[in-house]
Amino acid sequence: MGYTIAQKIIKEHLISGDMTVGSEIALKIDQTLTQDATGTMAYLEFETMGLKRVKTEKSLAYIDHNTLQSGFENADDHRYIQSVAKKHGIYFSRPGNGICHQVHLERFGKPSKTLIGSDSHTPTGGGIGMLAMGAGGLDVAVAMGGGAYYITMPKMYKVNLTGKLKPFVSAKDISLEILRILSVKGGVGAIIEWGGEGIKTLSVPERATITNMGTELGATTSIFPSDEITKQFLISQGRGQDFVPLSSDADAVYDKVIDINLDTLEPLIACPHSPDNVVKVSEIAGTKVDQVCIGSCTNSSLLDMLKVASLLKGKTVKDSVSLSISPGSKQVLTMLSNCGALSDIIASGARVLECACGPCIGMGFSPNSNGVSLRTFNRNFEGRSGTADAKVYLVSPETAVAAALTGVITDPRDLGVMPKIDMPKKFVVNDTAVLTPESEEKAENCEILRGPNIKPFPVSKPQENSLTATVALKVGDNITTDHIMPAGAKILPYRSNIPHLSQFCFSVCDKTFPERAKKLGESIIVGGVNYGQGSSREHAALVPMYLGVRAVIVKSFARIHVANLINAGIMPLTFKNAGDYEKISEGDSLSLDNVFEGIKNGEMILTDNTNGQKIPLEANFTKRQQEILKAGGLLAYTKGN
Ligand code: MIC
Ligand code: SF4
Repeated sequence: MGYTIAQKIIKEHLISGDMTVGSEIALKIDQTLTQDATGTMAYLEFETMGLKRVKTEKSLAYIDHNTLQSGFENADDHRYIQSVAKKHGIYFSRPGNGICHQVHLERFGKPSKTLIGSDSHTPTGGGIGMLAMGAGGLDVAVAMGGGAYYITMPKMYKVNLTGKLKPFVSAKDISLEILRILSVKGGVGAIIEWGGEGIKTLSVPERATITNMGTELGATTSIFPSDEITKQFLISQGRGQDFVPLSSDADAVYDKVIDINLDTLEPLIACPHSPDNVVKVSEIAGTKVDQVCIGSCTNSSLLDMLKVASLLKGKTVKDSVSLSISPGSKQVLTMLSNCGALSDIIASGARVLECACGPCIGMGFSPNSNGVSLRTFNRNFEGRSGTADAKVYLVSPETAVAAALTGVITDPRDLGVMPKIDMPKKFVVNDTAVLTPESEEKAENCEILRGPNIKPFPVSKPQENSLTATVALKVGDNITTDHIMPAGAKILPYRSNIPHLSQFCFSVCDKTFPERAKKLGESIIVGGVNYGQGSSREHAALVPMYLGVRAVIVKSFARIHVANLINAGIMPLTFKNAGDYEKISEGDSLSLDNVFEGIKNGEMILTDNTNGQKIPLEANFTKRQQEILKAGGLLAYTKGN
């Protein structure tokens, strides 16, 4: 039996485990990346583990999320990360150099290598045939120190593309189509490989849009082959030497195959508040739009920006619309500027923002109250934009421009003829914003600069053999990490300050939760399916841990979040019968006895002391995870070993 692309990379990097779907495997990691919102915590953890020097082929620290600097906090965090990076052998991408995933794709990603990043959109690297995965900061810290990265061996899905996209239909529409087909939980436990004749019509940035947004499917990662198109991309970046060909075997076996015909695809749009709430743009055309944002790690490549500039050229943004454009990297911005496209964007009335995440993570540019915002981003979770009652839609750059010009949701095909975009053969390469770390000999003398915003992270308690605690919160399906630990301009600066962050935990669902949890001392959270989808932020586990949450009992978990819960020493448990969710109410007192035996045997009986019900739970953990939970989290476990 042949191998899929991902299986080939896994086989090459396998440290332990046997590639049986559903079993735990340990992978050697070649490259890591962090961004600043998760990075401070990751480096504090790296330091706590007593690690001196990174052992990967390349590790990078990007500053792209917290660039608003509305107080000293962000700037202090940047200085801390810069100093840690210099000392420990990590390359440092300065603020303004661009969004981590865009820059990494352009300058550092390599086909057939493994990459983990403390950001859920790390799979962007799959656009050049990397096995690139999002992970919690602690897992990235361990990998930087040369430790393995543990995942559950995923199933393999294949998406076969046929045909060619019509004008005004783009890679983003392919992402939205697969979300329409599979939903936000359709990729859980799987790696999605893209293939078929149709991929030959897609350039690397277009492929990267697709692998980037594969995150919203809940997939472990997404990947394209490394082919002639990959080679040309790397050559145009002056990195031809990084090319290696990579494809699946003809007799590779897939657990699911999905066909998408590009010829018949139409412009699509994800309606509030979920990326899989997808309809055709034409179906809701005419809806008034207040704001349009173009950029983010999904759609900020030079190709996207050149399309946008050519569609805006000679036109003026509708006076009722505020349009923002954030190019993905310094390289993109430089090249837009050199060819004059930036002038077309500026002349149209667009507001040009920094090369950073910006509005995507609610760092500024929040919509007006009850406003409608069309964004080329990848997430439209409730409240994420910074305006609680805003309605955020996800679209392609073409559809975004159409709305910016007309003031209403508009099928971009109504704009007439799509201008031809000529992509340059050579990109402008200037890596001066990526600082090289100090040599090992000189590193001893590097001082770590810590500001007052950096608070020690909370210490978790070892697991005890029995637990009796109250349900502090009961939530429904598809709870995102933006619900658990919101971000945005007011909160994000405190990513290194867990006590401060804790005031906002679950504030989207229930503002009274933090106080209640604190009063209870120890508590349990109950939830529905796909709990913890979205971000890799380990704060969504560390903050509940700080507030005394000892277990989370749900119908199912999202991949990165469940790993973060275990790392934080919180027991993630699932209902054996999903219907039992109904039997528990907020405020109930719950008991778990013989916890150690339960986690060993993979099952436990929960007693609801309030109504006397006995509820069977699944507690499936590998040996390693059992030990981590017993120790009270990965840091405690690592220190003890
Ligand atoms: C996001 O898009 O939600 C983020 C902000 O990039 C997160 C990381 C974070 O919360 O810091 C992600 O996707 O992992
Ligand atoms: Fe940044 Fe948004 Fe991408 Fe997250 S999804 S990395 S916030 S641009």
